[in-house]
Amino acid sequence: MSNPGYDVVGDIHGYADPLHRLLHKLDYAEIDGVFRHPERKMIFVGDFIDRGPQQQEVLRVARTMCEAGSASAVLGNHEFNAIGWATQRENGDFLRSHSPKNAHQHAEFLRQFEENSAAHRDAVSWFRSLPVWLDLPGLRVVHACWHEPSREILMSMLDERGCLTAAGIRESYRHGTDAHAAVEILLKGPEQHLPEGIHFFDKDGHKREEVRLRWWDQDAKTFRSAALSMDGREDELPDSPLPRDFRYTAKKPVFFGHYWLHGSPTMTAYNAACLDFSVARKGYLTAYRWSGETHLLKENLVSVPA
Ligand SMILES: [Mn+2]
Repeated sequence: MSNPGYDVVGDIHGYADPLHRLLHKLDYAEIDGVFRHPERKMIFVGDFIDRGPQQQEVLRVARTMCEAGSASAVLGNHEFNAIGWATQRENGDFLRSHSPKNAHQHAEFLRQFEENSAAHRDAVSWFRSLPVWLDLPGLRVVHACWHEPSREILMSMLDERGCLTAAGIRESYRHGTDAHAAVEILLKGPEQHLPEGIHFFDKDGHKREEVRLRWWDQDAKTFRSAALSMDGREDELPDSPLPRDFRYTAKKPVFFGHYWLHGSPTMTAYNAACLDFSVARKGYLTAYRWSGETHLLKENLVSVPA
Protein backbone atom coordinates (compact mmCIF):
# COMPACT_ATOMS: atom_id res chain seq x y z
CA MET A 1 0.00 0.00 0.00
CA SER A 2 1.79 3.14 -1.17
CA ASN A 3 -0.27 5.97 0.23
CA PRO A 4 -2.92 5.14 2.83
CA GLY A 5 -4.42 8.64 2.80
CA TYR A 6 -4.50 10.70 5.94
CA ASP A 7 -7.29 12.40 7.85
CA VAL A 8 -5.66 15.31 9.66
CA VAL A 9 -7.62 16.53 12.69
CA GLY A 10 -7.45 19.97 14.33
CA ASP A 11 -7.23 20.97 18.01
CA ILE A 12 -9.60 18.96 20.25
CA HIS A 13 -9.02 20.66 23.63
CA GLY A 14 -10.75 17.95 25.65
CA TYR A 15 -14.03 17.71 23.67
CA ALA A 16 -14.56 13.97 23.23
CA ASP A 17 -18.14 14.02 21.94
CA PRO A 18 -17.31 15.97 18.77
CA LEU A 19 -14.25 13.73 18.34
CA HIS A 20 -16.45 10.61 18.42
CA ARG A 21 -18.86 12.19 15.93
CA LEU A 22 -16.02 13.19 13.60
CA LEU A 23 -14.50 9.69 13.74
CA HIS A 24 -17.84 8.14 12.79
CA LYS A 25 -18.38 10.69 10.03
CA LEU A 26 -14.97 9.73 8.61
CA ASP A 27 -15.90 6.00 8.81
CA TYR A 28 -13.63 5.06 11.67
CA ALA A 29 -15.10 2.29 13.85
CA GLU A 30 -14.10 1.30 17.38
CA ILE A 31 -12.86 -2.29 17.42
CA ASP A 32 -11.48 -3.74 20.66
CA GLY A 33 -11.20 -0.25 22.12
CA VAL A 34 -9.35 1.32 19.20
CA PHE A 35 -10.78 3.49 16.42
CA ARG A 36 -9.60 2.33 13.02
CA HIS A 37 -10.32 2.93 9.35
CA PRO A 38 -9.93 -0.03 6.97
CA GLU A 39 -7.62 1.94 4.65
CA ARG A 40 -6.79 5.35 6.05
CA LYS A 41 -4.86 6.82 8.95
CA MET A 42 -5.47 9.82 11.18
CA ILE A 43 -3.02 12.53 12.20
CA PHE A 44 -3.71 14.84 15.15
CA VAL A 45 -2.19 18.35 15.14
CA GLY A 46 -1.90 18.47 18.98
CA ASP A 47 -3.68 20.40 21.75
CA PHE A 48 -5.67 17.40 22.96
CA ILE A 49 -6.13 18.98 26.38
CA ASP A 50 -6.80 22.37 27.97
CA ARG A 51 -10.35 23.34 28.90
CA GLY A 52 -12.85 20.76 27.62
CA PRO A 53 -14.84 18.44 29.92
CA GLN A 54 -13.56 15.04 28.65
CA GLN A 55 -9.80 15.28 28.46
CA GLN A 56 -9.25 11.71 29.71
CA GLU A 57 -11.47 10.28 26.99
CA VAL A 58 -9.80 12.40 24.29
CA LEU A 59 -6.41 11.10 25.37
CA ARG A 60 -7.67 7.51 25.52
CA VAL A 61 -9.01 7.67 21.97
CA ALA A 62 -5.96 9.40 20.49
CA ARG A 63 -3.37 7.44 22.40
CA THR A 64 -4.85 4.00 21.67
CA MET A 65 -5.02 4.94 17.98
CA CYS A 66 -1.38 6.09 17.97
CA GLU A 67 -0.21 2.98 19.83
CA ALA A 68 -2.11 0.70 17.46
CA GLY A 69 -0.73 2.44 14.36
CA SER A 70 -4.07 3.82 13.18
CA ALA A 71 -3.00 7.41 13.93
CA SER A 72 -0.02 9.69 14.52
CA ALA A 73 0.16 12.98 16.37
CA VAL A 74 2.38 16.00 16.94
CA LEU A 75 3.01 18.03 20.06
CA GLY A 76 0.78 21.04 20.81
CA ASN A 77 1.65 23.98 23.03
CA HIS A 78 -0.71 22.72 25.76
CA GLU A 79 1.07 19.35 25.87
CA PHE A 80 4.43 21.14 25.92
CA ASN A 81 3.17 23.24 28.85
CA ALA A 82 1.97 20.10 30.67
CA ILE A 83 5.45 18.56 30.30
CA GLY A 84 7.10 21.69 31.67
CA TRP A 85 4.64 21.94 34.55
CA ALA A 86 5.42 18.37 35.66
CA THR A 87 9.22 18.37 35.12
CA GLN A 88 11.78 19.62 37.64
CA ARG A 89 15.28 20.91 37.11
CA GLU A 90 18.09 19.54 39.27
CA ASN A 91 17.58 22.45 41.69
CA GLY A 92 13.93 21.44 42.17
CA ASP A 93 12.40 24.27 40.16
CA PHE A 94 9.77 23.28 37.64
CA LEU A 95 10.57 23.98 33.98
CA ARG A 96 7.27 25.84 33.70
CA SER A 97 6.79 28.04 36.73
CA HIS A 98 3.85 27.22 38.99
CA SER A 99 2.81 30.88 38.98
CA PRO A 100 -0.84 31.78 39.65
CA LYS A 101 -1.31 32.58 35.94
CA ASN A 102 0.15 29.26 34.77
CA ALA A 103 -1.75 27.38 37.50
CA HIS A 104 -5.00 28.98 36.33
CA GLN A 105 -4.30 28.01 32.70
CA HIS A 106 -3.58 24.42 33.70
CA ALA A 107 -6.29 24.03 36.37
CA GLU A 108 -8.91 22.12 34.37
CA PHE A 109 -6.38 19.57 33.10
CA LEU A 110 -5.05 19.03 36.64
CA ARG A 111 -8.58 18.74 38.01
CA GLN A 112 -9.41 15.96 35.53
CA PHE A 113 -6.08 14.15 35.90
CA GLU A 114 -5.32 14.87 39.58
CA GLU A 115 -1.79 16.18 39.88
CA ASN A 116 0.86 13.49 40.53
CA SER A 117 -1.64 10.65 40.10
CA ALA A 118 -0.69 7.67 37.95
CA ALA A 119 -3.04 8.98 35.23
CA HIS A 120 -1.34 12.38 35.29
CA ARG A 121 2.17 10.93 35.07
CA ASP A 122 1.05 8.56 32.33
CA ALA A 123 -0.47 11.40 30.27
CA VAL A 124 2.68 13.52 30.56
CA SER A 125 4.85 10.58 29.59
CA TRP A 126 2.75 10.15 26.44
CA PHE A 127 3.12 13.86 25.66
CA ARG A 128 6.90 13.37 25.79
CA SER A 129 6.56 10.75 23.06
CA LEU A 130 4.96 13.15 20.56
CA PRO A 131 7.18 14.46 17.75
CA VAL A 132 7.44 18.23 17.27
CA TRP A 133 6.50 17.87 13.59
CA LEU A 134 5.89 15.21 10.94
CA ASP A 135 7.49 15.50 7.51
CA LEU A 136 5.91 12.64 5.56
CA PRO A 137 6.02 11.85 1.85
CA GLY A 138 3.52 14.33 0.40
CA LEU A 139 2.48 16.25 3.52
CA ARG A 140 3.70 17.98 6.67
CA VAL A 141 2.07 18.50 10.05
CA VAL A 142 3.04 20.89 12.86
CA HIS A 143 0.98 22.49 15.62
CA ALA A 144 1.33 26.21 14.76
CA CYS A 145 3.94 27.04 12.09
CA TRP A 146 6.26 25.27 9.68
CA HIS A 147 9.56 27.15 9.82
CA GLU A 148 12.78 25.65 8.45
CA PRO A 149 15.29 27.67 10.56
CA SER A 150 13.44 26.70 13.75
CA ARG A 151 13.39 23.04 12.73
CA GLU A 152 17.13 23.14 12.09
CA ILE A 153 17.79 24.59 15.55
CA LEU A 154 15.91 21.70 17.18
CA MET A 155 17.29 18.87 15.01
CA SER A 156 20.14 18.03 17.38
CA MET A 157 17.71 17.92 20.35
CA LEU A 158 15.38 15.28 18.91
CA ASP A 159 15.42 11.52 19.28
CA GLU A 160 14.92 9.10 16.37
CA ARG A 161 11.11 9.56 16.58
CA GLY A 162 11.39 13.35 16.28
CA CYS A 163 10.54 13.93 19.97
CA LEU A 164 12.45 16.42 22.10
CA THR A 165 14.95 14.60 24.32
CA ALA A 166 14.98 15.31 28.06
CA ALA A 167 17.90 17.71 27.50
CA GLY A 168 16.06 19.26 24.55
CA ILE A 169 13.00 19.91 26.70
CA ARG A 170 15.14 21.58 29.40
CA GLU A 171 16.90 23.73 26.78
CA SER A 172 13.56 24.70 25.19
CA TYR A 173 12.44 26.04 28.58
CA ARG A 174 15.49 28.30 28.97
CA HIS A 175 14.36 31.78 27.97
CA GLY A 176 16.73 33.53 25.60
CA THR A 177 18.00 30.37 23.92
CA ASP A 178 17.57 29.57 20.24
CA ALA A 179 15.73 26.40 21.24
CA HIS A 180 13.19 28.40 23.25
CA ALA A 181 12.57 30.75 20.32
CA ALA A 182 12.26 27.81 17.92
CA VAL A 183 9.68 25.98 20.04
CA GLU A 184 7.70 29.22 20.44
CA ILE A 185 7.51 29.62 16.66
CA LEU A 186 6.68 25.99 15.87
CA LEU A 187 4.11 25.50 18.67
CA LYS A 188 2.63 29.01 19.05
CA GLY A 189 3.36 30.71 15.74
CA PRO A 190 5.69 33.56 14.77
CA GLU A 191 5.37 37.05 16.24
CA GLN A 192 7.08 40.22 15.11
CA HIS A 193 7.98 43.18 17.31
CA LEU A 194 6.63 46.43 15.83
CA PRO A 195 9.10 49.15 14.81
CA GLU A 196 10.44 51.34 17.61
CA GLY A 197 7.76 53.58 19.11
CA ILE A 198 4.81 51.90 17.42
CA HIS A 199 2.06 50.07 19.28
CA PHE A 200 -1.65 49.41 19.12
CA PHE A 201 -4.39 48.50 21.58
CA ASP A 202 -6.07 45.11 21.22
CA LYS A 203 -9.80 44.50 21.64
CA ASP A 204 -9.35 44.10 25.39
CA GLY A 205 -7.58 47.45 25.60
CA HIS A 206 -4.12 45.95 26.21
CA LYS A 207 -1.18 47.82 24.70
CA ARG A 208 0.59 45.56 22.19
CA GLU A 209 4.02 46.04 20.64
CA GLU A 210 4.03 42.73 18.75
CA VAL A 211 1.86 41.23 16.06
CA ARG A 212 1.17 37.58 15.25
CA LEU A 213 1.87 36.74 11.62
CA ARG A 214 -0.19 35.08 8.91
CA TRP A 215 2.78 32.99 7.76
CA TRP A 216 0.63 30.94 5.37
CA ASP A 217 -0.30 34.00 3.28
CA GLN A 218 2.00 34.60 0.29
CA ASP A 219 0.96 38.27 0.17
CA ALA A 220 1.72 38.96 3.83
CA LYS A 221 4.92 40.96 3.40
CA THR A 222 4.27 44.07 5.53
CA PHE A 223 3.24 44.61 9.15
CA ARG A 224 -0.20 45.70 8.04
CA SER A 225 -0.85 42.88 5.59
CA ALA A 226 0.66 40.14 7.77
CA ALA A 227 -0.83 40.92 11.17
CA LEU A 228 -3.28 38.35 12.51
CA SER A 229 -6.41 38.97 14.62
CA MET A 230 -6.34 42.75 14.38
CA ASP A 231 -10.16 43.00 14.40
CA GLY A 232 -10.23 45.79 11.84
CA ARG A 233 -7.36 47.78 13.38
CA GLU A 234 -4.87 46.88 10.66
CA ASP A 235 -4.70 50.53 9.58
CA GLU A 236 -2.95 51.36 12.84
CA LEU A 237 0.05 49.32 11.68
CA PRO A 238 2.78 50.54 9.31
CA ASP A 239 2.72 49.27 5.74
CA SER A 240 6.49 48.77 5.83
CA PRO A 241 8.16 45.42 5.04
CA LEU A 242 8.61 42.84 7.77
CA PRO A 243 12.23 42.37 8.86
CA ARG A 244 11.86 38.56 8.81
CA ASP A 245 10.05 36.49 6.24
CA PHE A 246 8.08 33.59 7.76
CA ARG A 247 5.97 32.84 4.70
CA TYR A 248 5.53 29.19 3.71
CA THR A 249 6.45 28.91 0.04
CA ALA A 250 7.05 25.15 -0.32
CA LYS A 251 4.84 23.05 -2.58
CA LYS A 252 4.39 20.22 -0.08
CA PRO A 253 1.17 20.98 1.80
CA VAL A 254 1.36 21.64 5.53
CA PHE A 255 -1.45 21.13 8.06
CA PHE A 256 -1.60 22.91 11.39
CA GLY A 257 -4.02 24.05 14.10
CA HIS A 258 -3.70 26.49 16.99
CA TYR A 259 -5.27 29.68 15.63
CA TRP A 260 -8.88 29.49 16.93
CA LEU A 261 -10.34 30.48 13.55
CA HIS A 262 -13.90 31.81 13.51
CA GLY A 263 -16.86 30.73 11.41
CA SER A 264 -17.47 27.76 9.15
CA PRO A 265 -14.41 25.75 8.16
CA THR A 266 -12.74 27.09 5.05
CA MET A 267 -9.34 26.86 3.35
CA THR A 268 -6.46 28.96 4.58
CA ALA A 269 -4.20 28.53 1.52
CA TYR A 270 -3.76 25.95 -1.23
CA ASN A 271 -0.55 24.64 0.39
CA ALA A 272 -1.21 25.39 4.09
CA ALA A 273 -4.41 24.48 5.92
CA CYS A 274 -5.31 25.51 9.45
CA LEU A 275 -7.72 22.95 10.94
CA ASP A 276 -8.54 24.73 14.22
CA PHE A 277 -12.07 26.11 13.99
CA SER A 278 -12.57 26.62 17.73
CA VAL A 279 -14.41 23.51 18.91
CA ALA A 280 -13.85 24.85 22.43
CA ARG A 281 -15.76 28.05 21.58
CA LYS A 282 -18.82 26.38 20.08
CA GLY A 283 -17.16 26.21 16.64
CA TYR A 284 -16.29 23.06 14.69
CA LEU A 285 -13.97 20.11 15.06
CA THR A 286 -12.45 19.82 11.63
CA ALA A 287 -10.44 17.32 9.60
CA TYR A 288 -8.88 17.46 6.16
CA ARG A 289 -9.29 14.25 4.19
CA TRP A 290 -5.99 14.10 2.28
CA SER A 291 -5.39 11.62 -0.51
CA GLY A 292 -2.12 12.72 -2.07
CA GLU A 293 -3.04 16.08 -3.63
CA THR A 294 -0.57 18.99 -3.56
CA HIS A 295 -3.26 21.61 -4.15
CA LEU A 296 -5.56 21.48 -1.11
CA LEU A 297 -9.29 21.76 -1.71
CA LYS A 298 -12.09 23.03 0.50
CA GLU A 299 -14.30 20.09 -0.45
CA ASN A 300 -11.95 17.79 1.48
CA LEU A 301 -12.69 19.50 4.79
CA VAL A 302 -14.94 17.38 7.01
CA SER A 303 -16.26 18.91 10.20
CA VAL A 304 -18.77 18.47 12.99
CA PRO A 305 -20.25 21.28 15.08
CA ALA A 306 -19.23 21.44 18.72
MN1 LIG B 1 -2.41 25.60 20.36
